[in-house]
Amino acid sequence: MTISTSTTQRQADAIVVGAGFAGLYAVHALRDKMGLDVVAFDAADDVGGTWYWNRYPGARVDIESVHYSYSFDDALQQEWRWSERFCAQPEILAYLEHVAERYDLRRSIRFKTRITSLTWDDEASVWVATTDAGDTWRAPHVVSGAGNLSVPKKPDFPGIEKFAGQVLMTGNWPHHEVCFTGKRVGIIGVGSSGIQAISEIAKTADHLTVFQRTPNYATPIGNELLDPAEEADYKANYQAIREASRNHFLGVPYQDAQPSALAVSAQERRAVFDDRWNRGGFRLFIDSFADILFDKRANDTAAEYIRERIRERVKDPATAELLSPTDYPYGTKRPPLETDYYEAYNRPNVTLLDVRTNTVKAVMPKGVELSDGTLHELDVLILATGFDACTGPLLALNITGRNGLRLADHWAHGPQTYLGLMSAGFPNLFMITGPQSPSVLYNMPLAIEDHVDLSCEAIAYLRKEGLGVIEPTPEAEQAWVAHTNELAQHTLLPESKTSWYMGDNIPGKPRRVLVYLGGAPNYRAKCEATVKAGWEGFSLTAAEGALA
Ligand code: NA7
Repeated sequence: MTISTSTTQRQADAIVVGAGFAGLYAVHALRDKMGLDVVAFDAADDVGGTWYWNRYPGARVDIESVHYSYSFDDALQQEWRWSERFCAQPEILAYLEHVAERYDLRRSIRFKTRITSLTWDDEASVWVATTDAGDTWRAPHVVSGAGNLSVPKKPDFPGIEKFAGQVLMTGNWPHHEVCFTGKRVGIIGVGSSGIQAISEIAKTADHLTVFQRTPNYATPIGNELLDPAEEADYKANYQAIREASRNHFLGVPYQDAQPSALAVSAQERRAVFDDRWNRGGFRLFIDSFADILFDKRANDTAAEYIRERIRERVKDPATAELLSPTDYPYGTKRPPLETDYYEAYNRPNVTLLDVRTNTVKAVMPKGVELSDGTLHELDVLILATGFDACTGPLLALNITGRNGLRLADHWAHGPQTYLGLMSAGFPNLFMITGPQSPSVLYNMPLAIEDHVDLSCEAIAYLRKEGLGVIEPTPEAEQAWVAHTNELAQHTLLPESKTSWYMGDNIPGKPRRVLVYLGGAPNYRAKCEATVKAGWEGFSLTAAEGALA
């Protein structure tokens, strides 16, 4: 469908939220594979989603690009060329632009348009979407590709609006190049974004002050140019590689994990850690020992290994100490990957400040004031303070389901979903990589494809059976919530008190695990079994009314 600009025609078969990895594939699958009328919306002026907004220096993918890419069309994966092992943001954005072009997706997307509300019309069995362009759209199905890390955390620093310098957010970075030469730059936050940005900005800023609250276990990404012979090899074996990826906990074709860090000698363990450290990516985290995320004693061995490596790399022992996490297990906060991050602190122009006890009190016109009264004067203040992860993007859509039930109320004590795909009382609303699905603990493009395909399968099934509405039963939802919470209790995740995986980073957010921790293969098996059993746990009914 080419989008009509007429004010009278505001109907579609499906509304897609977003034009990132999820939204783009959803448009393609629903429109081109299923033949539905689709309209998509994105607040940005072009495609890209997270890769559109996160343009900060150093922004880079943490899963190898040959894996962090679509698999749905072999021609696409054969023709696209990645220059590096882990590509930087501009190249990933160029890839998504290419995908949009190749499948002619932009004609179905309304850019610079944000959905302001989504309301289920019980009588007509359709979703009614309003947008900030003042339009209203009606469609029986909504597929949300709103993303997991797309609503930046609101700055919680008093006085920030009075800062005389420039305030930048990693999650909403300017489109023009930002020059730091001759500038006193401050950055708050040392999560994945902060760590990537610090390593780059340290090279050009006159002075860089890092305000660190909780240190992270960052490990080398191991990026390098992609060897053409290796690329050819990947391409010759793509089908098997994708299959291996889909059969791995994290959605990458790693196969070297040993059962337990505690079952080998200290020397053997060290050799495994060294090997994974040198090979880079998430290998140390996910491909060293299978009990790292489950057994504290196993985890301690990896944590101590990383601390040792930090001490080797950072010249000043006090700074090394400050950069070394000690009060939460490795991997319970999302592990960042880095290139020369720790070496940045050996530079004379970089200062690390501990703001855990001496907290950021306020932003003053001249800089950042800490609670001990010290003022750190700055020209530029960068907020790398994270996102309202997983639930934030869905709640921002202002969704009201059956009988006036607001998603915000239904999820007041944490997300409630079935399979992380749908929520009871919110019919025909498919949440791509929604909370309580593997999402951010799975290779996102593959997780997205799995979920979009599952959503399409549900819609196709409804049409085949002459039905109009699918939604989870409250019982199935409760059981899934209990299952995801229980899985989390078997891991070390709840032991970190500052992890966005658990919602800890947003004041007032309920403390609940936001991801499915049973691993992508188990999750996919559960989805397959559900479908096979005739969409067990879902209620499938006729539509209440015809599309008005
Ligand atoms: P993260 O990982 O949530 O990191 C945010 C950082 O900002 C983290 O170091 C926070 O410290 C810090 N922060 C947040 N608020 C404050 C205040 N008020 N004072 C001091 N420090 C603060 O977000 P990222 O953008 O780095 O990464 C998100 C994901 O994007 C990443 O995992 C990838 O999947 C891509 P804290 O740890 O809470 O003490």
